[in-house]
Order: sequence, then structure tokens, then C-alpha cells
Amino acid sequence: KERFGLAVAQMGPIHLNDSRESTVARLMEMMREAAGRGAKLVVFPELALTTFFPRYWMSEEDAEARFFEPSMPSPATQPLFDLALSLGIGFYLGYAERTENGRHFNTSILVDEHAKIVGRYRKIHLPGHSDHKPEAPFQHLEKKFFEVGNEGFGVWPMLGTTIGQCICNDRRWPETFRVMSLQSAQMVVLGYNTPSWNIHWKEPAHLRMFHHLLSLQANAYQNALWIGAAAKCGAEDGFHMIGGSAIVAPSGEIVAQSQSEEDEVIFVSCDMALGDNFRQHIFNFAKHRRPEHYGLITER
Ligand code: ING
Repeated sequence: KERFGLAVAQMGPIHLNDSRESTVARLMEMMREAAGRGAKLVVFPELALTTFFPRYWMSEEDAEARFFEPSMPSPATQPLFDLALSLGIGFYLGYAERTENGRHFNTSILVDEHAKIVGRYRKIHLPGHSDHKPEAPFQHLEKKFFEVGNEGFGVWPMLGTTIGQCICNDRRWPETFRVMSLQSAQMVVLGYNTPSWNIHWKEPAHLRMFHHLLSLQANAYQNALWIGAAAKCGAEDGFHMIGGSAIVAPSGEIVAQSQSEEDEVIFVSCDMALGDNFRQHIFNFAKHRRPEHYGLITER
């Protein structure tokens, strides 16, 4: 059987006062564990180098100075790339990207077993708001601090398969995964930071986890994908985010799920042939898909 060792490295809280160096040391610790368990790829969370700063109101200049990476690898992340090279393991990393001409994106990269960045993704579905809501318990300012991604949803041949990537809120939108499965993705990986509370209405807490897992399971099944999703979770300076990091099979079944809200590695030896049955039968796009009736989906 064609097996692919997939690890998801969930992160516990990163507090405002935590240094990038201490955070990278945590990522390296989990990368070592992932490699030790046979992983070819380890998935880290969205914005994995700092606290989830869009919860705070600040100027864009302030945010840039404190939370964005001016280069990737950056001095703080170079040791992670060096370790990956020595272990021969690929990884997904989410971070706040400042481009050379000063544009800001919520970005993730796919890095191969030679520590080469093979794919970059800039988050397209930005949730939240751009105005200051002083009466809210916390902000969700992704629309203030980031531009909508300008590079689409891509897939990349790497580590012997074809891998797509997305970020957090993207997982709630079926278009995200369909566009990647139409490009023959066999696996999609993503990181997320999902606050436990909803600042807009009194949403029962259990729905956060339910909708998170439902989104992964539905999109895995409907696109015959293996999906690996890594949470940054627990209470960051008191602001709680859900865990529930998971590896989901093309059947839609959850094969592994985190149990804590701390740094925790989960691992599955994925049978990459599992998706074949779903792609050849139920979701055989060539045979059964009828795009002539789907036009509304792409209209503004
Ligand atoms: N966070 C949340 C997410 O999509 C959210 C925002 C939570 C939107 C719950 C809607 C419902 O998981 C990020 N960073 O997108």
C-alpha cells in the first residue's frame, strides 16, 4: 500500500510576551516528534509564530512591526528550516507575510523535504471586520491587517503526492476544496485559530467544535481528500480558542484527533489509495459533474 506519514502539530497558546525564538523551539520539538513517528509532512497552525494578534486593535504599522515576517525563512525561522532539512521532513507553516513592497497577507507555505518552499498560499476568506468594536470582548481584525489573497487556491506535486493548502476560515467554504480537488489534490492541509466565543450572537459553545469538524469531514468526503488541520488553541492571554486538530480520511471519517489544548502531535499513516474509490465512482468529476448548471456559484 502507498502510505503517506502525515503529522499535525497542534500548538497551545502563544502569549503576547512569548518570543519568536521560544515559539520556534516548540515547533522544532514537535517536528522532531513527527519525524520520529514516520511523518513525511508536519502541519503547523495558521499564524504559528505569534499570538493571534487580530484580536487586538492597533495600527497597521504597529502590527507590521510586531507580528509580520519581512522574509521567509526569517532569522527566527531559519533553525526550523535547518532542522527540517536534517530530518528530511516537509512542513506547512502559517505566518503573517509582509511582501517586499509592503503588502500584508495571512499566508501559509508548503516546504518540501529539501527545505525548499514549493508553494505559497495567501488567505482568501478573511473573516471578521476592519472597524474597531470597543464594546466587544475582543476584536477579529483580519480584514484590517490582511489583504484578500491574490494567488488563488493552488496545489503542488510534492513528497510523492499532490498537496493543496488553505487557512482557517477557508475550511468553511466548499469552493475552497472543490477548486483544489479539480486540480487533482489528494491531500489538503491547513492551520486555524478559532475563538471559542462568537462576538456577534450568543452561539452555544459546542457549535464551534461541531462546525469545525463538520467542515473538515464534509469537504474531505465530497472531494475525496485526506485533510490535516492544525489548531493554535487554549487561552492566549485569557482569550480562548478551540482545539480539535484532526486528520480526516477521504471517507469523511476522523482518523486522528487531538485531546488536549496544548502542543500535541497527532499522526496517521495515510493510505493514499483510499481516495481512488471515491474519485472513480461517487465523485467522478468527468462522469457525474455538471458544471453547465453551476454558473451561479461564480457570479458576484
Ligand atoms: N478564525 C475563525 C474561523 O473561521 C470564525 C473565525 C469562527 C468564523 C467561527 C466563523 C465562525 O475558524 C479564523 N482565523 O478564520
